[in-house]
Amino acid sequence: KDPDKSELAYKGAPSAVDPDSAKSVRTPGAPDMSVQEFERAKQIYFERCAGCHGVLRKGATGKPLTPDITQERGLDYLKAFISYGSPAGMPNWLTSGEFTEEEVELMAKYIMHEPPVPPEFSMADMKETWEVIVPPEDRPTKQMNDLNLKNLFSVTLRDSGQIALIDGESKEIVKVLDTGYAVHISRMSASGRYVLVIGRDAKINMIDLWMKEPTTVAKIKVGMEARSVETSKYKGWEDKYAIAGTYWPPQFVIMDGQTLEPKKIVATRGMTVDTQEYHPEPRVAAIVASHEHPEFIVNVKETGIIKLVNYEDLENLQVTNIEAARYLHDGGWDASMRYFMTAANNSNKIAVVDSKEQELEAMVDVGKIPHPGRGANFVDPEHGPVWATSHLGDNTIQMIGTDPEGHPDKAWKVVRTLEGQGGGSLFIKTHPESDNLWVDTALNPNEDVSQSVAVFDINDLDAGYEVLPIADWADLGEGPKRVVQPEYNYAGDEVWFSVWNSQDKNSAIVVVDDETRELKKVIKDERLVTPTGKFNVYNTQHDVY
Ligand code: DHE
Repeated sequence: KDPDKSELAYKGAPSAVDPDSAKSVRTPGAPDMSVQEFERAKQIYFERCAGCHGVLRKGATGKPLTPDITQERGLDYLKAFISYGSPAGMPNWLTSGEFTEEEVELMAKYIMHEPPVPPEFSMADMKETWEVIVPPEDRPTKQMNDLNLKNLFSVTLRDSGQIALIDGESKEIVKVLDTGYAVHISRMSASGRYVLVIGRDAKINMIDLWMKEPTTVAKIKVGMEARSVETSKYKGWEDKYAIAGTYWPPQFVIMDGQTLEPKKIVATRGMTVDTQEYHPEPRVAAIVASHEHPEFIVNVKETGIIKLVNYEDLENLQVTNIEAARYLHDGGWDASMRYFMTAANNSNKIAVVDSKEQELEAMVDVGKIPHPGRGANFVDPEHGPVWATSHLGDNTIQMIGTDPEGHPDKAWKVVRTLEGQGGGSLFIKTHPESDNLWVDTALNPNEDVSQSVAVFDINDLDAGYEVLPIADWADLGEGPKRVVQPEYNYAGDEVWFSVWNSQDKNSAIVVVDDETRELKKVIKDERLVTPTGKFNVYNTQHDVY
């Protein structure tokens, strides 16, 4: 396996924004390009570069590439940079074989031009795509099937634009449903009845698990590119609202929780926390639903602001802006579900939000590029309750104390650092019933590392980790397989891993017995195309992780 390929799959995912929708501009100071060349470069940019550098090229994970900067660097410098990459994380597009020399030149010229701007996405645009397939009054009033919903999994089939619902008991696929393009995550409504799935193309499917056969009952497209969806969970507001955040346009929308009717769109454009500069493209990353107030907590990546959006009165919307750091990405609750722990990945910090007091509790310095997913909560035998993250940029796993009452001297400090298999970790997981802490290393350049997982004993963390060869167990043959995202079953006695292969190759889900750490089952099925995220209904509904 080419060591750079996994990084490309993560960073170089195509933007769902239709490049044809973006108007092109000729730019003084940039080498002339024919319309045809410009269009081709625009397509490549949206497919490979927009994820890191932003649609408007203002920079985020990648450096800003606006013409004032790129024209000063000059064509030769840009060509070298695109060809060979950089230690800071720019992929080596030429030497990895992804781009030809001619494409490198094309892209270097292109970024010296003014970035073309895609159109906005308004309430009218959303309403045009909005569809209630089964109205609430025609839906069942109780569960009409005999599925054990608590132990059902919604599994992302990334490249087929579908999800598979898999029964946690029989490990059989119950149903495969069509969703948006390059589906990203599934979240559960507070009642546990509806699964909300969002595609990178910002299409949302609302699936009713109570129907005789789980069925999409409402659909909407809320923008051109998106990653996050959530539903209201505060007492008295269960299933009342849904929210989705978009990458383009940079905004979020609050929708009716039964029908997905769009109610309120809020732009996230504004000033950055540090330099207080206007940013035209602050994308919406993770969103969680508060358990302390009728609020959604919305991470705005490029401004570094965490918004507490109160949904009690949409016409007099109250938003508390918490200043954290750039660039906010993923995160989850501590075990008490009062504190939201979220990664500001390029600042190498975890921001801690006190959702009860509605303020920033702490900023904790951690390792390089924290990437916790939702993180892992457990009781450290020495330090008490902790929340843990792994990192993309180094091999450490760090535990942060989360119990200001019982362990005030440990709260919001890194109390323990473990060394794992390597960098390139995306997700970490445990369960209240388990003594294991699982750490994937899906993007590690070393194949042995990206195809296995490390598991620590929570009661003996200093003993180091055991490596389980998950991809070998799946026995899939050829392909750039990556083992990604541990997810527990309802009982907390099994942990599921995706063996994510390329679209034209076989993939699988490997189920491990959590107590013995032995293989329990390999789920193979030709419909399991590129499985990545897996979301157990109960654990997602109740924020168990
Ligand atoms: Fe994700 C969560 C964004 C690439 C699998 N991903 C998230 C969240 C964000 C995000 C903002 C948090 C959502 C929330 O909690 O509300 N992901 C991005 C990107 O911008 C990025 C880097 C590049 C892109 O263009 O999309 C990206 N993500 C990936 C992948 O390549 C992964 C590994 C495979 C895939 O399916 O695309 C991937 N992301 C996931 C998963 C989660 C996720 C499985 C949810 C984890 C959980 O446990 O909740």
